[in-house]
Amino acid sequence: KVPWFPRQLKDLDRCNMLITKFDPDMDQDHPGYSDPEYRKRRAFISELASTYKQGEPLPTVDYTAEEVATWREVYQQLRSIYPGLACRQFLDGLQQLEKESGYGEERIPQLREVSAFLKERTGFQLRPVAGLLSARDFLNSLAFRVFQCTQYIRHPSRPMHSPEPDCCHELLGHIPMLADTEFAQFSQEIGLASLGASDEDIEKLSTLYWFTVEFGLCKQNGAVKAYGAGLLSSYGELVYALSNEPEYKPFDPEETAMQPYQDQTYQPVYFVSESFEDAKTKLRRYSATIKRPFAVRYDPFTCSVEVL
Ligand code: H2B
Ligand code: FE
Repeated sequence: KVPWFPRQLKDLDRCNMLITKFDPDMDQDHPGYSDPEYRKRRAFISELASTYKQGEPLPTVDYTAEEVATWREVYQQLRSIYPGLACRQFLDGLQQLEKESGYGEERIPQLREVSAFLKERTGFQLRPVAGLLSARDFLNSLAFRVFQCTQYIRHPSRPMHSPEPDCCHELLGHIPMLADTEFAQFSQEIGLASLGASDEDIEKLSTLYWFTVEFGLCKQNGAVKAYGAGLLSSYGELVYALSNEPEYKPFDPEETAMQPYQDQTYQPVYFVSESFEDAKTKLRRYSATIKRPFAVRYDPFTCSVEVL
């Protein structure tokens, strides 16, 4: 039996299954676990996402001075090491965001303005999400060029790392890459491959997503650079990943899809592709091999999926 999947944009209102294992109400290792004020604030911001319906204007958050201070610290630290460690596509995207979309250390960009920026570049749009989403719902949304974004910020005691996605992870890690035309295209292709896929195939796609979009490295002009959002939003892991300490393996989707991954601490192994283009081509080829008893086609005029 084929699992339910969204066919049109408004079906994404049903793609909202949260995984709560890293949220500060459940996870004793979350730095906000013993901070009731933090938990209340995170719950308030998450609630804006829980009640959001497709097509409504994206909620704006009036960030507190403390939240902006956390953002500033994350931004300054990461910004200073990006030039040597991030791939070219990321640096280009970030520069455009700084020039045209209010990115900088002074304020936390609002999802609304960032979504408008992306829509013009690559057709991607943002949707608020209350926390870590199930892999299926997360990947399914990408089929519609919709990126689900958390809007709360990490705990001020640990600005260099967050156990769960937060706005630093989305805005600094993911958004600059989504401004790249080809990256946007292959993100959507992974999404399309995930529609109605078996649980087993979702697990493989999700593992591949993990080692590429989240933790991928690629060669550029003879040097290894980061393009994964999990790296580009975590000072500690970004430095570690490019330190020559971890194990590196060449990126090969068949093998990478079977590699167990680590979501509690730094990755024991990173996959390096020969180039950013190489990662894209291989991922696309792999996505196309996923077997389903039907084919899907995305209609950009109606933003809906045709099932063939
Ligand atoms: N949910 C949210 N909110 N942000 C993510 O970046 C994310 C997610 N990534 N759910 C997904 C899972 C990814 O790790 C893969 C597809 O499992
Ligand atoms: Fe992510």
